[in-house]
Amino acid sequence: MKQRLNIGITCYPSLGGSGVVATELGKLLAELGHSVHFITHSMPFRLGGYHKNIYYHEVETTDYHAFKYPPYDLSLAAKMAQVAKMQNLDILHVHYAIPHAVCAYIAKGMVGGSLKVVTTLHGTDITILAQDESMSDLIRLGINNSDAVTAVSLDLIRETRERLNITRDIDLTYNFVDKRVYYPRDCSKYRCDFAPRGEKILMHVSNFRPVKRVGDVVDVFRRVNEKIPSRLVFIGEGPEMARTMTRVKEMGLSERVLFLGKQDEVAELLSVADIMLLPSEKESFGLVALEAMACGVPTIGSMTGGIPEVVTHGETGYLTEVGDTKAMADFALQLLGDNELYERMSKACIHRARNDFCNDLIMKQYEDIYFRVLNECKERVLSVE
Ligand code: GMT
Repeated sequence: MKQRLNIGITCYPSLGGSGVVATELGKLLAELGHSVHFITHSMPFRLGGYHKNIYYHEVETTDYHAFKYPPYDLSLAAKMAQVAKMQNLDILHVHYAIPHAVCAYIAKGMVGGSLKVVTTLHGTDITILAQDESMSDLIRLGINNSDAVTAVSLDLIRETRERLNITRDIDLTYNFVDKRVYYPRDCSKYRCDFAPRGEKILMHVSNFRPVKRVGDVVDVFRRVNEKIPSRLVFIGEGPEMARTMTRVKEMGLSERVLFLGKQDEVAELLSVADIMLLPSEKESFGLVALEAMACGVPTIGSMTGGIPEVVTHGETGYLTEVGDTKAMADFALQLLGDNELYERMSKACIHRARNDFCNDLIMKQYEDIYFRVLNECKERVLSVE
């Protein structure tokens, strides 16, 4: 019988792909019988409610009068160490090098050698933070002192090596979707709301950061809508939201564009889309493209970062140069204008999501990594004896 582990998970608990992946991972590990302890500053948004084998430990900052800024990172490290001792953690799995891998390094120093740290890199820590010299030394410290490091795409592994001069092993563990949640749903109720005259539906889901190039989404939509009557549905919110709304208004498209804001459960909403748009400047993986794919929705986006590892150009969507909104619109028109092609691509999407990115497969990879680092430790003890 397989050993049941005590696993601590730290992630950014608010909206974002990394938080989603970490939370779903925790839920699935708990289903497999492991005890999972989330150590975060607030309840991960996809966790919701009680789950067997899942425990939540809130990190609280210390409001000591001498502190100009409450030292959240130290509070997190202290909480990690406390939970590790009290719950006898085998593994501390942290998502993002900064600050989580560094906090885990401190916690490990407080607890002793038996705690193993696994760090998963999701992208922006490497692609954005590592550009700052002072940060890159810190990121390197977190990465090099983890017992295992995983990254969500080959492109991210390459970039981590190049930008940070990292030579250690990094495991590739793609993001995943739970096939019991992400599948083509009956979405007729949404279709009537979003596209009452039977228009095509284009969708974009993001945190509206500049890296997502939301302006390109509007531009692609404008071009498509000129030829095929369509609607655009935005899910999420963030810094570029107001500018996007203004742009939509100026283009006279307000009637055809819907801003739904933050939505916790997107599986049902995704099924209503005909096309997902992901024209990002950079994307280490593009979880939303995978979630859409699992619902049978092809993505049209940019050929950048890890997106080509998720979306196969010509098979499960189309990819163009970053910013080439004309080419993206042309591909969308080709796809929306050809039912046979659309059906074929939609089926290929479901097949690929289920086969290459299914929860069972990726879960096994994470479990194998956990057992590997624990066994490496035992082997080292035996060889010293
Ligand atoms: O894309 C974001 O701005 C959010 C960020 C996050 O922290 O969740 O997403 C990153 O991690 C996701 C999960 O691994 C990936 O799917 C996203 O591609 C990645 N974002 C970027 O690389 C910009």
